Amino acid sequence: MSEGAEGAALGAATRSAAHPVARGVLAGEERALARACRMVDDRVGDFRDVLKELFPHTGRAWVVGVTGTPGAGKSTLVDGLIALLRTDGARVGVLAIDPTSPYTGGAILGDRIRMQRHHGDAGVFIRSLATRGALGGLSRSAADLVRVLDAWGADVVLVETVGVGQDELEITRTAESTLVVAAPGMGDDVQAIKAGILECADVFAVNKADRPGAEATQRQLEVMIALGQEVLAATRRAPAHHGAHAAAGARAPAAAGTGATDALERWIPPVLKCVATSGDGTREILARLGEHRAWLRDTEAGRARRLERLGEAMRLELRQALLDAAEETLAPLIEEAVEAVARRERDPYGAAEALVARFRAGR
Ligand SMILES: Nc1nc2c(ncn2[C@@H]2O[C@H](COP(=O)(O)OP(=O)(O)OP(=O)(O)O)[C@@H](O)[C@H]2O)c(=O)[nH]1
Ligand SMILES: [Mg+2]
Repeated sequence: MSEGAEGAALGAATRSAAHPVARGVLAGEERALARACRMVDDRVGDFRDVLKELFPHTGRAWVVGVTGTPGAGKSTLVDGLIALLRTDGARVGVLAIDPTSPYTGGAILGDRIRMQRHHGDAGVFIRSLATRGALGGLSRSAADLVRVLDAWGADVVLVETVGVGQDELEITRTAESTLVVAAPGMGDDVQAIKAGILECADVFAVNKADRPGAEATQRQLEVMIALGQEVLAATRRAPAHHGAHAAAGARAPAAAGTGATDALERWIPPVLKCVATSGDGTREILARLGEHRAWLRDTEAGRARRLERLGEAMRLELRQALLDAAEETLAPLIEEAVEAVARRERDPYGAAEALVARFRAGR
């Protein structure tokens, strides 16, 4: 349910569309789906029409981000999750994002190989997406592709991305539930997990638990999470306007164990060990992700978190759309302003304000 009730409600009306590609996607046709993905990826042709027509039919799929340190076993784990989800009868879409590969060199190929056994299964659609230069460009394409897969009828969309760089972090915002994968024996693993990733993690997997050091990594992560929760609790207690949270908490008694919600209905990310190559522990990971999904749906805090994510995504889109529109309308004026700033005749602040004023006035 990536977009909430509105999308789903509209989608219930009728699964038809004017654009042939959109129509094919809604009919669950794989070729149309591949075509739509290519259009959206290249942002060519009438891709926007396709996206607009598909949007009312989105909001059903559960979008799960899988991120973490390079080589931690994300693709292997995704492959295992696909198998489990198929056993459960779910239709699965996978988006594997290639991190321009300075880390692993040709991750797309690696991902393809690791998920190969699912090719030919009509209930699985795997798509790779290469990073592009422009900041935000990748996450926009990823968000759009997730919607295409959602409209096609995916019950679950898995988005694999390496947890490095701003673009990759933004992609995790597209996901409702994010699984962060770490592995022991990769140097200082926990340090390798950037603060930004720690914040977006809903479930942690310490993969390669068949190797030494998994428990130590697990403990380190648990300590980091506990510290983070303390900071959160302290900031929540301090300001008066957070009284609403406390009131909500009174209804929800603290639950023991990991992956539980505490008295403030907060989600505390569980840290689970697994061996992706053998499948040990993957069922448990899926179960905990499912609990996270239920938390998003069934608690005040979860609903607030979903709205926050949707708001971020919409603002991202708005920012880009505004920028595109402004650049189109003001192109020559922007150039003039840049030159004036370069000559120190103007300062960039005033120049930007003047441009905004011109844009507002519609000139
Ligand atoms: N020993 C062991 N090796 C594993 C396990 N899971 C994955 N591997 C191996 O780790 C290597 C990397 O696995 P991938 O699944 O490609 O890792 P990834 O995180 O997707 O890698 P990138 O996408 O390139 O960042 C492969 O050689 C896997 O076979 C595990 O549980 N135990
Ligand atoms: Mg991979």
